[in-house]
Amino acid sequence: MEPILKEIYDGVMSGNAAEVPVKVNAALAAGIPPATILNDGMIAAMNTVGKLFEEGEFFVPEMLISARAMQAGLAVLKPKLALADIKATGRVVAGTVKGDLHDIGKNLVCMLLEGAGFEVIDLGTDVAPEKFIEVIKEGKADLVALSALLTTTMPNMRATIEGLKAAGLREKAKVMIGGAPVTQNYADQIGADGYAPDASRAVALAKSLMGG
Ligand code: B12
Repeated sequence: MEPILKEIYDGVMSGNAAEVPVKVNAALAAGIPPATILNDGMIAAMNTVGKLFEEGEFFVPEMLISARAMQAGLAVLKPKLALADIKATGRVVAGTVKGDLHDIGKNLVCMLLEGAGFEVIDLGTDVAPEKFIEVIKEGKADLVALSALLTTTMPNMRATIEGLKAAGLREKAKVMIGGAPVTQNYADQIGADGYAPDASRAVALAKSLMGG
């Protein structure tokens, strides 16, 4: 691994929100592709953080400061990730489902969707089914993007889809889902229109769901 990528990785691990953006800028200046900085530097570090949490080495505060450092780095990377070649069209309403506060993955998906030309309404985290339903009812979006990082909040994806059905709006919007514990199998089970394992494949999926 390039030394600068290792420094970004270490910066996210130790939660150094002041250093990570500086290092990300340095990596960009050195010509390292934004996707490499994201995947090998930042996402790799978050995966290690998750593992250490599982093993009882890290606790919630450590996860939180790592997340802050990652978000600081992402802010620098955002304009580079958003450089689109071909513009897609479509309006997406995105959010992390009710009970769930994880937003880094959802934010990345939103960034890349915007970069690809989609109009994105980001409802944030802990979003109740009713909020998604309201946006679809008002005709403001054609695609719902649901994120969940907890096995305990995944059922709120199903609840959102069921809510759309009950409101007679299921035909008005496609639904795509994602997040670390989510699988294609789960998407099939709950009647979602698609699943993607990462943000770039989320964009490809969104384009195909919108018929592009
Ligand atoms: C950072 C973090 C936190 C931070 C979140 C800060 C924030 N602003 O997001 C804080 C400290 C708040 C937190 C809290 C908790 N967390 Co936490 N957290 C994590 C951690 C380390 C990283 C998550 C992350 O950001 N990953 C990086 C991003 C880029 O990846 P991603 O989210 O998976 O997203 C990608 C894909 O999944 C996909 N994607 C994501 N969303 C969508 C949506 C669509 C539509 C599509 C198509 C694709 C897609 O694209 C993304 C980009 O490639 C994970 C470990 C892990 N490996 O996931 C644990 C983890 C998710 N947390 C966990 C737990 C247990 C908790 C707590 C319950 C801890 C506690 N005891 O309080 C709380 C719950 C709080 C709540 N109500 O939500 C567990 C979940 C276990 C489980 N299976 O349910 C994990 C897996 C850690 C572990 N190994 O045990 N956490």
